[in-house]
Amino acid sequence: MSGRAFQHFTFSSSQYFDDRGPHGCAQPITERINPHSRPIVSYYSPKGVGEQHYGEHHPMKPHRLTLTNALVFGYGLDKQIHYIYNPRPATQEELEAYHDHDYIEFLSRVTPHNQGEMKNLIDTFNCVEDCPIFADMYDFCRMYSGGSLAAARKLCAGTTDIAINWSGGLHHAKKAEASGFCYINDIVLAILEMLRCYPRVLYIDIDIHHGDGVEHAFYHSNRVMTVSFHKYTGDFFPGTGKLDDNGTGLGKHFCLNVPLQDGIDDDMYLTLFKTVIDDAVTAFRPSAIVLQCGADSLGCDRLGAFNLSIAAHGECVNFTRKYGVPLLVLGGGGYTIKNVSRCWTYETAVLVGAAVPDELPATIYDPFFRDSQWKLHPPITGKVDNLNTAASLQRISISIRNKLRYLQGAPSVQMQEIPPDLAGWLESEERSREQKDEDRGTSRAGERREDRSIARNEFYDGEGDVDQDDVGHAPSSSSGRARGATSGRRARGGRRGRGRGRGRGASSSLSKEVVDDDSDDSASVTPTRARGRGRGRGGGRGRGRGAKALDKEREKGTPMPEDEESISVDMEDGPSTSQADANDNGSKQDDEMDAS
Ligand code: V1D
Ligand code: CA
Repeated sequence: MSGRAFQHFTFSSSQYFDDRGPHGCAQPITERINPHSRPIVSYYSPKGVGEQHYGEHHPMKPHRLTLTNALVFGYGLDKQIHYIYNPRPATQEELEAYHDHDYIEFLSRVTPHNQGEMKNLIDTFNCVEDCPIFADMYDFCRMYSGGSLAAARKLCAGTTDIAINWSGGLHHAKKAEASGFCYINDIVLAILEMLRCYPRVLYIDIDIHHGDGVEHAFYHSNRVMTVSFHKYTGDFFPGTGKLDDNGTGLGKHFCLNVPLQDGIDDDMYLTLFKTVIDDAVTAFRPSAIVLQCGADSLGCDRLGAFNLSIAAHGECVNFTRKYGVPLLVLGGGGYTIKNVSRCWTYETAVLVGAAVPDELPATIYDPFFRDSQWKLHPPITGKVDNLNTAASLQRISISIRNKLRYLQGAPSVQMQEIPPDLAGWLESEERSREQKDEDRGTSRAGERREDRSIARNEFYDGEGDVDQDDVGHAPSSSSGRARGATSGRRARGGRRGRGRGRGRGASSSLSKEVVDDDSDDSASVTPTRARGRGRGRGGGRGRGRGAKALDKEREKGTPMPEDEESISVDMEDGPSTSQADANDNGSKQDDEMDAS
């Protein structure tokens, strides 16, 4: 059956979220339980980021961000998101909070036209093959980094509980080197910002690739715990992330790696994810969490080889959300772009606590989703043999539990709730004031909040993609079909309590705060089913104490005040492990596969 009639009532094999509204747009699922328990969610969508191109044959397609926005808005999820921002691009100074000045200078200067003259630097900074020089590459970097920085600052200000930037999550970039499609490591920049107000940040990475850039940046730190789930066979990019890479110095035991083999399925992945993350949260007690949601861990990914469904990927997000800790949610990899946009749309719904029907909303991208019958959850699993065994996974989870025993009972880990960086705290206070000004419409500096009705139209205006190998572009013949009514709703200015020191159980504190509910949310943008589907038609700010300054002092061997004040765990007298940590030494689908 190729038509769409009646299909919105048939849903989903998902065992994780079975309560989806039948009306074609998002329905709140938590409101019936407790209208005050819904978190404040902020959504960062840098204008123009989805129009960038790595090159015709490159698998990274920023257009997936445009598709994601089309589905998010098509479902009417924008009405359930409290704040939607077009963040300002990061400044050079902000990028240099982590990256080397010479590298940023290079990125800001190199273009496709002058690259012939800069051959040596191009090699030095690894801007070849995986990381090509493309038009507006530096602007692209500033856009996605600006989104993650603005999101981190809003979390620090305590004016949001969850911040989403699907354009961020570029976890491979190094201090002075591009790597694996990543030029600037927006995650490191965002975590550095969050460390100004949160004592401990847990970083979770569900991209199929190892989160090496983030791990490397915080390998010596006990204030950031990094946990990456990834395919590890030795030759799969980037080739790092074995089970016994644990961190070093103060950071020893604050780095966890979960190396997996091809074909891992929903049940195995979720069992392992929940066990590992629960153990990590119990031991580390993060004051904030950063979740990198690379969608190349889905089944049928063009570069990946796992078997995850969108429901299971989303359940990782849901499970993380439920800790009630301030949460920064980022994108990452993902190369079957229809599935990436479905996945991140579904995860946006999960984060706002909305149920969305399995039938995709009508958008100008309808022809692109036709072959999967416009489903949000098409069958994408079971295409790759599962090489993981119950025994191999048990070995991993036991090993990780044993590593985390080194952290148990460390008083400084569990009890330090005062941010050590007072200067950062004071700056955050200043930012909170700025935020309030913005909420009043008297913003002086920083990110630009967009009125929703403007933002809605922006996502649909001027789309067009000349990358002919990618069929997900707006067909010109169907323009206007997806333009929903503008809601005219203004973002709310509700000031939330500061997020610091919440630790676990923050969700209960959220429920105590008075939240201006969606009463001003009057105009509906429910996609109109009567329109039918076109069938077969068209195809900063300077940091008080920069990370670089810290690095330089450490290189010199100077004891740092932060080191003294920050969490310190005696590694040498940790508990003996009952089982030695195991070292797990641990296909690519050539074409972008259709999900259906
Ligand atoms: F298939 C390709 C076609 C064109 C250009 C690159 C690729 C490609 C596929 N896989 N490149 C890779 C990986 N690179 C290598 C190199 C071969 N050299 C010896 C190394 O295997 C890079 C994969 C990057 C994955 C990025 C990511 O998904 O993790 C991501 N996360 O956030 C953003 C991207
Ligand atoms: Ca990963």
